Amino acid sequence: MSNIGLYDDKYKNFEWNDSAKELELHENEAKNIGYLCSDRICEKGFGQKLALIWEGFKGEVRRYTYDDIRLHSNAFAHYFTGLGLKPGDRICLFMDKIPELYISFLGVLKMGGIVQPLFSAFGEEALLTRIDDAKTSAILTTKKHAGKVRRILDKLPELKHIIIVDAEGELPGKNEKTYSMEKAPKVEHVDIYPVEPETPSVLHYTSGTTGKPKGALHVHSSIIAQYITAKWVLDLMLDDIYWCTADPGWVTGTSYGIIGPWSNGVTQAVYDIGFSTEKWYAFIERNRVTVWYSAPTAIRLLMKEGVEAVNKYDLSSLRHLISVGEPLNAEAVIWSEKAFGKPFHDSYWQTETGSIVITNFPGLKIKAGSMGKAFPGITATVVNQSTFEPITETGMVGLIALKPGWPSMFRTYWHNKEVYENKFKKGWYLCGDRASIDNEGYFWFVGRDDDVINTAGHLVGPFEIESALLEHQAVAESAAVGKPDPINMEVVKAFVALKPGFSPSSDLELDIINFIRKKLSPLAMPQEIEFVPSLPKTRSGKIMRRLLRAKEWGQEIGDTSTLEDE
Ligand code: 6R9
Repeated sequence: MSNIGLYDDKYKNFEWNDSAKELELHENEAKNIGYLCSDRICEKGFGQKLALIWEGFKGEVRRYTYDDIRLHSNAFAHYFTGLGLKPGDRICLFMDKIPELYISFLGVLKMGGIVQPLFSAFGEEALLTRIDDAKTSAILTTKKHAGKVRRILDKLPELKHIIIVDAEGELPGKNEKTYSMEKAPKVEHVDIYPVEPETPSVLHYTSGTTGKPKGALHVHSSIIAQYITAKWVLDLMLDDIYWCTADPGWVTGTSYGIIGPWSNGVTQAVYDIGFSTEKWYAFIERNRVTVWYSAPTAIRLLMKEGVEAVNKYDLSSLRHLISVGEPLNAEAVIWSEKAFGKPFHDSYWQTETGSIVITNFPGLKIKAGSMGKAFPGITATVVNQSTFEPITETGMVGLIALKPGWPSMFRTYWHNKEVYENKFKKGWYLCGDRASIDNEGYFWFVGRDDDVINTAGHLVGPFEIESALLEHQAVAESAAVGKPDPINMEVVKAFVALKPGFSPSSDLELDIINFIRKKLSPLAMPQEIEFVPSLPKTRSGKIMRRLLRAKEWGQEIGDTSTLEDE
């Protein structure tokens, strides 16, 4: 059973307004996301239901009901207003995945502020660029990360409040205050800021895998899309225990790590640790997780440890698995069926789209390696790269394009209207990715527009090469990039990280080459394989092919502030 059967009438005739109606919003009405994710759920009689099961890396456990998150977020809102912060002010959240992060997110929204979530692992430079760009007024952080803020404070005249949420009674430095969520008096009523549909809500900085960070601005009516996609794609139901592995510094961690599950009144589990096969499985077992939203990078790491690791745990609670962030290789889907008895369902979207736009719904036949179909209410196609006209020929590769107008679409890039406007051509929003569409309307991802390899005038996507490599028993992960070639302009070079138990050798290279030769067209065949211990990735787990490519071309590597430390 699932919330949506693809061929239901509900699906065929879906309009965004149907979702708004489920949230009890009148036409063109908006309500504060903070209210919809806490007070409204309590009003429905779920005040005592668990909203958050939190586990820390040391094994600590904290639990919060919907009434707890309502009261604590009220208290945050009240506190921010008391500091003199105003609706529209940018308030940055710079914390590990602790309960205060999730709950203050609602608090900022309740007082009308714009939330700016940033990865706590960011260093000073990354932090400075984003806070300076947003002209942020306040930052919430912890003792562990406060030093980074202190060191850049002189360059940020607008940053008036540094709120440390895990310190008490210490002598605060310049602009510093302490606030304890647990000790602050409960606030039963707060004037929740009355929002319009277009009132700004979240400012998410994204650099994707390329370019300088840009702030994608979202609005309160985005919840109309986040609510219904969480219900239909993640298939969230009232008795689920949902685990989204993403950090709220990444859009997945807010759209589907806060707004989606809480607007659906679901209990979510949060684990404040990095990747660990054993710990992750034990977490699922302990908390009886039913719905799991993760990413291909993590799935590939799990694959590395094999089915043996899975079999040590009781993961029978898992009901639905979804993936996002990178192309989901066919091999990963097949493995997941073997390991968990169910496939990972792919979901494609971006910081800019705010919610899932192309996906394998529950109930839709999965074609391993395809992203699935457009979400109801989303008009998606592929367009020609020069004319921007929709491609009518089945299977032809083009740029993924969406018809603007869905509720969670970003409204601008902060102070960067020009770059924003450049994303639109002939009435389409261009995602910057390439794909083809088959005769049943399934989308097949090819690569990011700037990752595509041009070899002798033919465009080759890294995804098919990497997927073929992944099928080889020794390959844990790989990245295919173009390297300069005097005759063909570019030829394919593959970087390969091996599974435990395999070591680089020319025999292995030859074996891999022979293996993929049967799967790839001659044009897509790598001319060279370089074995590497690991691949450079962003904090959201995306392989940064740009860095590998720049090395081959002897170019500057550009902005690396989202690069994960190894
Ligand atoms: C949610 C998120 C967006 C870019 C996007 C594309 C890649 C995301 C994908 C996928 C293939 C999928 N991407 N999901 N590629 N299949 N299912 O990831 O947002 O960080 O802004 O990245 O990620 O290249 O354009 P964001």
